[in-house]
Amino acid sequence: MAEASQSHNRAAEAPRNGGWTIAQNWRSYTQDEHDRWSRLVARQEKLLPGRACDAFLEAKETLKLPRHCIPDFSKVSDRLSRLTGWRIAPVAGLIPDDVFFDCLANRRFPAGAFIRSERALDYLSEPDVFHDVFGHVPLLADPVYARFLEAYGKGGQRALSRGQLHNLARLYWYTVEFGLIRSSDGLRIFGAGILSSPGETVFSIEDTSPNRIAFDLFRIMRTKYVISDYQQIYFVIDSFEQLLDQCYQDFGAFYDRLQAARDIEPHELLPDDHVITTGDLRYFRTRH
Ligand code: HBI
Ligand code: FE
Repeated sequence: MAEASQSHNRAAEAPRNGGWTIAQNWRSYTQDEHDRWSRLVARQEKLLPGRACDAFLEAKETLKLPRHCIPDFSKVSDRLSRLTGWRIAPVAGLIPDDVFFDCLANRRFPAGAFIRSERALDYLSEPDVFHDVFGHVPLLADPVYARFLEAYGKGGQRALSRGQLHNLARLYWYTVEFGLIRSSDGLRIFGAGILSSPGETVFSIEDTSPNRIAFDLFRIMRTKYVISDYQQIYFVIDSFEQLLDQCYQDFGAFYDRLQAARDIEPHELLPDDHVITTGDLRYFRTRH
């Protein structure tokens, strides 16, 4: 993902991205919806100490994400943009890949403006305001992570043009969504898919089922993933610097090598893996 620049996009919030950005319309949320946000935050905050990485917990405070009402994107964006130049762009749900990457490449994070229904409190497949703003936005205040995600957006644009998106999407999945990071006190979570899920917050750190192995870019790009269930493998980075260093390159040569390499199943371990914990795959066996 070469070409990531440190320049921030300070363009005013004008209609852009082919009209995929909507108005958040903060006043239209009901009291029920604000309450739902509060309960989701409270439930998650009980579980995060000792499991979420420090950078996430600190950034959440720095950004002053409100606990008792759905955040006003423009207020959070004003704080965030002073730190790293990122802003939140409200969207109605999933947006096309090219629009998504264009946003990231310009330090705009597309965030669902709606909140999940009461029935879907534990899990929904669409990215809503809790997953996007509570899960993803805090780390955008970390300068190194901020550069990594911008570089990912630029890499996404190139992957699309090469027809290699399925490989690059795995990198996003196993880092931005479901990544773990080492700390001096043990493994910690930085992936937003985990940080917005109470079940997986505990599972990813404590369960004996999943394999946990050291981050390896080529290995990740070969590894299939399953959506809508806990992961059978987690990749562990040493630091955001490592993630940025590894990803701050043009993946062209990688993609050529990938053509010749077979895909790896999510539960598989390979002889070359740097294994951190070997899973007993107990959970996996009950599901397959
Ligand atoms: N749209 N709103 C939204 N959020 C995403 O995470 C997202 C998307 N569109 C496409 C997309 N993700 C994928 O391209 C990436 O996960 C690779
Ligand atoms: Fe996400």
